[in-house]
Amino acid sequence: MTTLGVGLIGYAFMGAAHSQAWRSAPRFFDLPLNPAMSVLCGRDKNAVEQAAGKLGWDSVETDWREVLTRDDVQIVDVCTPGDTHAEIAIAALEAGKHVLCEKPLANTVAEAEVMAAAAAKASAQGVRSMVGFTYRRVPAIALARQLVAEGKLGTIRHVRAQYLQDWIVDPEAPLSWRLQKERAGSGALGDIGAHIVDLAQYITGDRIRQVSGQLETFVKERPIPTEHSGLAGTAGTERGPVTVDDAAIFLARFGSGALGVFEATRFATGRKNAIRIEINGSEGSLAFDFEDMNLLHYYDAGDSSQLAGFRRILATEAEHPYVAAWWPPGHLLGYEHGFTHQVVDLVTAIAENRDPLPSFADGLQVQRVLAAVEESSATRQWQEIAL
Ligand code: 4PW
Repeated sequence: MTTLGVGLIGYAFMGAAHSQAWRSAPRFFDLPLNPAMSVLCGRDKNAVEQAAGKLGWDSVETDWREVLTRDDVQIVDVCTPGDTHAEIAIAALEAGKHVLCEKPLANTVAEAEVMAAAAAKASAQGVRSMVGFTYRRVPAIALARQLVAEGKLGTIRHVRAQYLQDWIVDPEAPLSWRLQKERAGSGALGDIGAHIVDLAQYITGDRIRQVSGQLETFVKERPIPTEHSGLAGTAGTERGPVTVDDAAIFLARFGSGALGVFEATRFATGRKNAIRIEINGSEGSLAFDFEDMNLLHYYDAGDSSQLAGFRRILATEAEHPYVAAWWPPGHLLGYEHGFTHQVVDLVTAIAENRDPLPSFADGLQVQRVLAAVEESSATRQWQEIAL
């Protein structure tokens, strides 16, 4: 079987999640190509060597440009902060490497436009690209999309989407890169709001066309970290300004006329990673919460009033998306499995010589929605999103 070498740039939280995916995908799924964990890249030689040993990579590089010159790399997986996505992804595509790029695709619409153009050009040469909206690959979410596509909800009227976290409720939580505009582009809006924009559009098969939003930064200054780890790190004694939003809320109108209410916040005390989506249609409703991610709640308006009620579908049957490769019914999946499904879909698309989804063009469209929310918050006006 043909081997496809992977070069992963970045080895922190997302790098570890992607490493786990590259390791487990060929062990559980019958892939048409064999991904090999060729090289892990990071700037600090000792740290990247340690990470490569722990996460299972064959070799290391300390300059991402070197990764692009290697013959044992056919896929470049970009897990760095947003300020480097455009430069790395475009150079990788130009070097003929397939690219998986973490979300949000870029820090600005202008960067995302150049990336989408580079992806379209590369696609004509058979070079593929995908943006990492991983939650699409949660079986219950993929099932939700199938049910909507089958018409089970009828005409969609309402989309209610929240992404709730609380990891910076403490004003002494350190000023990590996710709280710096020049690194992350925006705060809760881009980091987690991007996911619910993508999910809402993915499940409904519709696009957001107008938004009215508000952003807020509750804590304006935080201690500069001496060390980063996971989402946070260790607080130092010096302080610096928070330059992104802590929370974002917005109203939306979809192309179909459906109404949306969105909320993304890192100040929802007690909510750790609650991605909640409820969709109401003329024939039924769906509801999902990532904190109980194996469940999809479905209401069928066609049921008799005697039996009507939300049914709780445990999305762990072999008939459910992605599940057959894993465990028997009821043996639950978790956060990391979405990343595995993501690389399975990417490798399969490469083998079948077609563009995987979500594309860089999809990433650009999400970026336009995020920019419109920012603009609306600044101008206090509704904003249109160009198609
Ligand atoms: O993409 C998101 C991140 O940047 C994640 O899904 C969760 O929130 C975990 O970290 C942040």
